[in-house]
Amino acid sequence: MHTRRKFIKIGALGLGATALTGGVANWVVGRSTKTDLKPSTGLRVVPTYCEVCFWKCAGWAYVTPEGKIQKIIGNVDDPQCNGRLCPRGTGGVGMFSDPDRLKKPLIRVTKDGEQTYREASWEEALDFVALKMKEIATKHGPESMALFNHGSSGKYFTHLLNAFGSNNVAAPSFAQCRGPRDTGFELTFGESVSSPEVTDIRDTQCLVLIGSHLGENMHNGQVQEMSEAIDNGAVIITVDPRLSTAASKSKYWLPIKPSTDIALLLAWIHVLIYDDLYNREYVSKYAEGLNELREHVETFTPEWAYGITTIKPELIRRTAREMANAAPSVIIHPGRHTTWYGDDVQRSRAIAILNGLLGAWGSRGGIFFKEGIKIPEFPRPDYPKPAWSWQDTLTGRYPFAKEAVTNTIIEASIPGPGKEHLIKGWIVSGTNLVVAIPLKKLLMDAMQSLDLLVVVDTMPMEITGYADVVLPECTYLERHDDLRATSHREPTIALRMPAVEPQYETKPAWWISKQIGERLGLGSFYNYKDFKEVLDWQLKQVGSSLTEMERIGLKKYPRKTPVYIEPGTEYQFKTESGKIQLDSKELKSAGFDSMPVYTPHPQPEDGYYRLIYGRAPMHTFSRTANNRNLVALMPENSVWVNPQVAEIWGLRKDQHVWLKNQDGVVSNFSVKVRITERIRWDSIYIVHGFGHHHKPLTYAFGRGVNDTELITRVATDPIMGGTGMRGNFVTFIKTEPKKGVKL
Ligand SMILES: Nc1nc2c(c(=O)[nH]1)N[C@H]1C(S)=C(S)[C@@H](COP(=O)(O)OP(=O)(O)OC[C@H]3O[C@@H](n4cnc5c(=O)[nH]c(N)nc54)[C@H](O)[C@@H]3O)O[C@H]1N2
Ligand SMILES: Nc1nc2c(c(=O)[nH]1)N[C@H]1C(S)=C(S)[C@@H](COP(=O)(O)OP(=O)(O)OC[C@H]3O[C@@H](n4cnc5c(=O)[nH]c(N)nc54)[C@H](O)[C@@H]3O)O[C@H]1N2
Ligand code: SF4
Ligand SMILES: [Mo]
Repeated sequence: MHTRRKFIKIGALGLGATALTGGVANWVVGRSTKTDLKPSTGLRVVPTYCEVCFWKCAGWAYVTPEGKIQKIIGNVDDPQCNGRLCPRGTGGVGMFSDPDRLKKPLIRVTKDGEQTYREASWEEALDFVALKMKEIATKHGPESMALFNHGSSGKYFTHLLNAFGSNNVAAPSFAQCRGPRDTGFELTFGESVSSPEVTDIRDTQCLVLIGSHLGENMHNGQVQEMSEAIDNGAVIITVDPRLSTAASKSKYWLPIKPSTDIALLLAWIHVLIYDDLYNREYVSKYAEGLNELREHVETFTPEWAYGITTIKPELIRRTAREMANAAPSVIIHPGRHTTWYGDDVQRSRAIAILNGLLGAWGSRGGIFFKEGIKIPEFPRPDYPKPAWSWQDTLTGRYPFAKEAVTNTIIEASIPGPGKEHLIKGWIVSGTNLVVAIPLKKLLMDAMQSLDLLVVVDTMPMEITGYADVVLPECTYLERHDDLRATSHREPTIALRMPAVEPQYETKPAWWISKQIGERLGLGSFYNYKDFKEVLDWQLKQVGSSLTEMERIGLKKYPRKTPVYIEPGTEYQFKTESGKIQLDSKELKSAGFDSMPVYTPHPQPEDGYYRLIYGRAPMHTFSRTANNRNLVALMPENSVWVNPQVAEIWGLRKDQHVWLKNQDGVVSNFSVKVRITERIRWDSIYIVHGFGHHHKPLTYAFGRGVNDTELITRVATDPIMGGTGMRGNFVTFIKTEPKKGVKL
């Protein structure tokens, strides 16, 4: 029998009573830990790195003698931020001070026939989790436990699962984010562009952005480098159906018809080859498959692409020439969130091929070689070898998935005839799956089928409402974490340590993982009392120490290898043949198109508009929508509507509308209309991460709309399993619909 997991609103429990007293004035108050006092001001300055997004800028938290976090600033030595945090990083203290934070462990119980949570002690909650995990292992094998994770805390639970005997560990950052890009670049160059991306934006002469909306996508160092490049006269070409911030700073804005980028990319490739603009020397030395590519793109002329993309042939030619003039100091930016239309690996391949033709990889102002410091692992026994793994959940699909695919782990959690590899328990840490995964029905069915669902989070996000046990983690400002070891232009490491003690009954993830591990008899994998021992040991292996890092926060190491291909040297790419794959042998032998092909995608019917979504500089996904510091800058999202469309519908500025998608799903809440020429008439745009429907998020609840609930159609990439999410269409409802559709 399946447990029916009802969605529980944690706030209904009156946990507010345990909130920090003193209201807003008190919001940054925490007990202090022992670090040096800064003599001049009495402030302690504590090293950290930011967790508001995954860029992980290194910074300093300033703490008063009373234990109040006064401010967080960037570490000037950190090349990821150069001493400047983005608005989210500066406002990160709002995560710590959020009155709605999770405060105590919770266990799901049935009371008077109703499901609810009760507060529990850590002992009780951890015992419960360990007992359930043991039951699952006895009945189904340890492989039946899976982890979904994102962010710093994921590492400790990955360790727990690996020690337990499972490597079913998945993150939405692959199949809902950068998976297609990484796969496309690996197939072409033999390696991906990593994170932080190895794009040499600072020194580039031409930057081409396909969708990637740097500036709204606030990847700190990259945004800073982009403005530096603009100051130095770099040509920026932005392809976006919306006049993004980046587009507004560009020499060329190509307002492409959404879903047609591959046609534009093929036409650019055509022009480079047929107008003899590509980098001949580089291509003949480092690439293979040029003849096949030449033949493949013969008919993909700018005139052909015009009919598909609505971008004029003259503009396609002119922008191709700009790239060629700048080459090899040119970057066709690989993007990051690339799960768009289901043929995303092929689009990423086309982007990679362009970079290859222009000689960008390994060139100044193009794509550089990263170098980092390898932090040795703290000594531990070997992990047991699982009897099966996430690869088995692919059931023969997605042959180029190099990382676990969230979707197939979710599928494997739903019992069905002939299913061999079943998942029975999940730990979810640092990801709000309900908002991150567009496959709503699958997700709900899976969560209903589980024997155990543990959620580790800092906030009562939607996902916590489905848990059997909720474990409250303390925020990044209250804990030690793994060292940040960055591979980029120069190797760096950064330390995060607590600025203040954990508030309420929250605990760091390393501690939670260790406690569960010890209860499972895996104590030998946790051979330390405090995580500080691990950090100090690791730091000593790389010529530093915890004491040194507490003082300096960030350490740079000298590079040992060249940043670019050195003239006169031979360079082997990391592909099988050592050459850039213009025509991919690997794709061919797996039965896929070996060169990118344009496939038409469904277009909106009359009265419907393509739903496109993106980022706002002051928010990160759904995680900041309740952060009081950041909502002061942007309280909710709005729907961008072209004036022509507004006229047809008689929409006024700031009018509230509901959105209904092609499958009849209506947004839970209404959203304000923003009328702007900055969006094409065939699309509407919303910032992702709003429209929370979980009441315990007392600020974010009901503000704006949630794009995920309107994404009911997904185009899955056959090459690596990414869920393309931009094939959904919406229309407007002007008066409040009778019944909201629940997510
Ligand atoms: N402030 C902030 N910054 C963030 C994040 C955040 O939450 N907040 N998240 C980070 C993460 S994890 C990621 S993955 C990145 C994502 O950031 P990007 O990788 O830049 O995301 P994209 O989805 O490529 O870009 C969205 C843009 O694509 C445009 N677009 C929509 N459809 C099409 C189309 O068919 N063709 C073209 N050419 N453009 C189209 C949209 O108008 C929008 O401007 O941002 C990162 N940076
Ligand atoms: N519709 C739609 N779906 C998307 C996207 C989109 O633009 N539109 N973007 C996609 C992309 S690019 C990505 S990368 C994914 C991101 O997907 P997620 O990683 O799920 O992003 P968030 O919504 O920020 O969820 C982060 C969760 O971590 C919690 N959290 C924050 N800090 C901590 C901490 O220190 N410890 C713990 N344990 N938890 C913490 C937050 O409270 C929140 O519940 O979503 C993907 N899905
Ligand atoms: S880019 Fe902003 S939110 Fe992301 S880590 Fe840096 S300061 Fe924090
Ligand atoms: Mo992402």
